[in-house]
Amino acid sequence: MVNPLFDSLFGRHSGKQTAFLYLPDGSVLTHDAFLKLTARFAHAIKAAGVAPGDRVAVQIAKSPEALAVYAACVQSGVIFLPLNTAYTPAELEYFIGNSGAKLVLCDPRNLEALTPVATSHDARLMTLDANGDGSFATVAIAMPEVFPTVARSTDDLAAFLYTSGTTGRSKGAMLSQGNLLSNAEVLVEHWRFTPEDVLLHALPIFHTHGLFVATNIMLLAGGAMIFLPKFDTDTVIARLPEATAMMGVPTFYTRLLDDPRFDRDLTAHMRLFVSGSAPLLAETHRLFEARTGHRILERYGMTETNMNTSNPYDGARRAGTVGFPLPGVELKVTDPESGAALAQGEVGMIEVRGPNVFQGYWQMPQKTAEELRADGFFITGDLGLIDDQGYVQIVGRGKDLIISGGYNIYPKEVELALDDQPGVLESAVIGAPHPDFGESVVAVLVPEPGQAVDTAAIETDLRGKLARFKQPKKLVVMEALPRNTMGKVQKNVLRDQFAGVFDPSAVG
Ligand code: MCA
Ligand code: AMP
Repeated sequence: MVNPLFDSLFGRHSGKQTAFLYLPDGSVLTHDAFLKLTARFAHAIKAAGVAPGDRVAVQIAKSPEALAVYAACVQSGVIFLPLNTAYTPAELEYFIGNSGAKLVLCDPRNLEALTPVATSHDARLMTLDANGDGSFATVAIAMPEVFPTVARSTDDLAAFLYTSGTTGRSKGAMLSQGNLLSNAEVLVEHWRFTPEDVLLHALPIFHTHGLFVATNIMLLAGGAMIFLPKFDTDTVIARLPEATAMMGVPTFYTRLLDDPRFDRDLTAHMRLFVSGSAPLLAETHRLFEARTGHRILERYGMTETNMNTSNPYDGARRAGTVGFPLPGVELKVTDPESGAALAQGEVGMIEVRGPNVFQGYWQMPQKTAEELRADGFFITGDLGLIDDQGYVQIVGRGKDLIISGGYNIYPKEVELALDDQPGVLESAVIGAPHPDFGESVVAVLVPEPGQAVDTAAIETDLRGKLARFKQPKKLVVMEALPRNTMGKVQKNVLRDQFAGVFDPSAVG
């Protein structure tokens, strides 16, 4: 194969008039039309001066065109760097600078704010909106609908996905063609995807779940997707009858269960519901089965590793577990201090090794060495155990991380922004249980001696600095933070204290 990822996912569909994307307006995009769009985009990328191995940073609305940018990067041998559409220009500056992106594609609405950022990092800035229009599309439209695929090997990098760290600095996880392809191959087989499948796709496409799990699988299987711009309960319920499978974060499933239209009749024809990115409560798993007769298939993955474990397709899908290591993935539970393997049933650090594990963090050899062992095992930061039947259970996190509606929030990043605020001496950010998002952000602020803290002004200021989903949904002022005898902030004490802040049934 000239370019394994492109040939396997995209190239093999060349000329096929089969449906690839079912769109919200009722129109259908065929595989062939998608490939022609991809070729035009690949020409436009090349015309922008981007060479194989360069990075293209992309912050655009979900659309067929946005997906074609991904395909075009793969076809051009260019590294694709998707960015959450919620990120502020202040946040984007870091990703553009750190990655050294040659080309930045943004929504026209952000053009003005991003122009100085792109200029200062010597990146070309072009636009593409939710309808597929913009300066990038204007160049592409005049281009040929065939592009000579750039040769790559499975070791070549295909994508950077930034993941935050406990120090507050984001790290670019480098994913090779082989990382992405091997995982897609395993998942198609494991979850039995075929060309007959139609996946209801309501996830964003700037993260692993919506892009490398959902989309890569459907491309490899040769199936189609009902491609929705975002999750909306009414639309999902309306389009579900056309689907055979759905993937989502737990919030999708709790929102659907909150709607009485979501019942056995509506879902009787469905083949598979998959959940991941955040823990699915055992209670949700059981409610879902009682309502629909389906057992959700829960799996576990990470940006750095794609998917590691999955509940079985046949056999028991056990609530509160993430199933077994996928074929080709080795998983062990180790002592977090010594790294020694622990006995079955003991709780420790989950480590994984396999063709899915990433190549390291971009230009951060020290961070890479801290998390990726020389023998290839990646230290996930998740605490878990392997039960007596071999199922993996995640019981907690060894990393200070909040997962809200499937989005990761690193408290340190929010604390750094809060500590800069006038009148704030220090802060502690924790996650509290939230009925919709699973967990949500609470910030505890300690004022400088004798000073008042203006929480409304802080909320306003944070809007320009942090993506909306990272902003605390609750700000609390306290005189001091609880500390242990070593002086370390006791976040567990705060978590207990604020466990009920988002509980709708709580009084007061
Ligand atoms: C939106 N808001 C959020 C979130 N999403 N706040 C906290 N957490 C969130 N996840 C903000 C909105 O800006 C809005 O603010 C308010 O909360 C309510 O918005 P709402 O309309 O309810 O939100 P939504 O647009 O319906 O989005 C909720 C969502 C979405 C559908 C759950 O967040 C989503 O699609 N999440 C999926 C994330 C995902 O794909 N993760 C995979 C990562 P305001 O009212 O002030 O405007 S990949 C991964 O983790 C690994 C590899 C894996 O294993 O998959
Ligand atoms: P990210 O780095 O954004 O890809 O997030 C990966 C993290 O999400 C993992 O390290 C886990 O903490 C969490 N995660 C993903 N899937 C699950 C799951 N099924 N159950 C619990 N946590 C999960």
